[in-house]
Amino acid sequence: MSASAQFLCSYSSYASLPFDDGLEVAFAGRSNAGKSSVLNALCGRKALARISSAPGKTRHINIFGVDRQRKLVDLPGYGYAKASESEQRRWRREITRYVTERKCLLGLVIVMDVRRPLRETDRTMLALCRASKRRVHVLLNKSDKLNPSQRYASLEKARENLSSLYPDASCNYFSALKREGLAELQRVLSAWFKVNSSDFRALPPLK
Ligand SMILES: Nc1nc2c(ncn2[C@@H]2O[C@H](COP(=O)(O)OP(=O)(O)OP(=O)(O)O)[C@@H](O)[C@H]2O)c(=O)[nH]1
Ligand SMILES: [Mg+2]
Repeated sequence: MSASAQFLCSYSSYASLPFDDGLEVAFAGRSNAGKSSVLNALCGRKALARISSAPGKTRHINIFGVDRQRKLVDLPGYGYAKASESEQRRWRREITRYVTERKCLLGLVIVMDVRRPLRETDRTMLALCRASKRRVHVLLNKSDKLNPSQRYASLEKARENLSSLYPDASCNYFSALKREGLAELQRVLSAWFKVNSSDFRALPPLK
């Protein structure tokens, strides 16, 4: 699938999203955690989703098509301190609506910085997903910033915290920069998208 994902469209609000059908997996997380970079690594592209030079770059809901049915959704980052309070409130509302109401949403990949996982806003997001019975896979991104033992310690601690916050959520570390953890992410998405092959890359090309 990797070379076939295509940018479909950008939407400024939940209400403007296209018809609620097909299958969607969304990428959520604090601003600057690396959601857009993870999407690009997953799709084998350098600039499918725009990467921030400064936090707060993704200000719309961006949808990428994998094939006619399956879509990947890049959500705006939450918790960007420099955004105005009203802007932050608005996006919290839009994301909440998306998570609670979107019928075709299969699950969320919540991207966190491996050095600072499970911050207040991440916990709020997890609580929302749990209340809405959404599947969640947590990615501890930027693992290249830590040495192997620090990385492992961060993963252990995050898994321990998740066991009380949202026991059904899975969690692993990831590096969009080094493309580390890609096979595991592809396995999770294959299961959610119910692709027979265990390899997400085997998804059929966009028609
Ligand atoms: N070292 C390292 N840097 C990364 C990694 N992933 C992302 N970054 C950097 O982190 C910054 C933010 O990345 P984005 O992908 O734009 O983050 P985002 O979560 O989409 O940000 P918003 O759109 O602002 O919410 C960029 O400077 C990236 O180059 C990674 O795995 N390792
Ligand atoms: Mg982004």
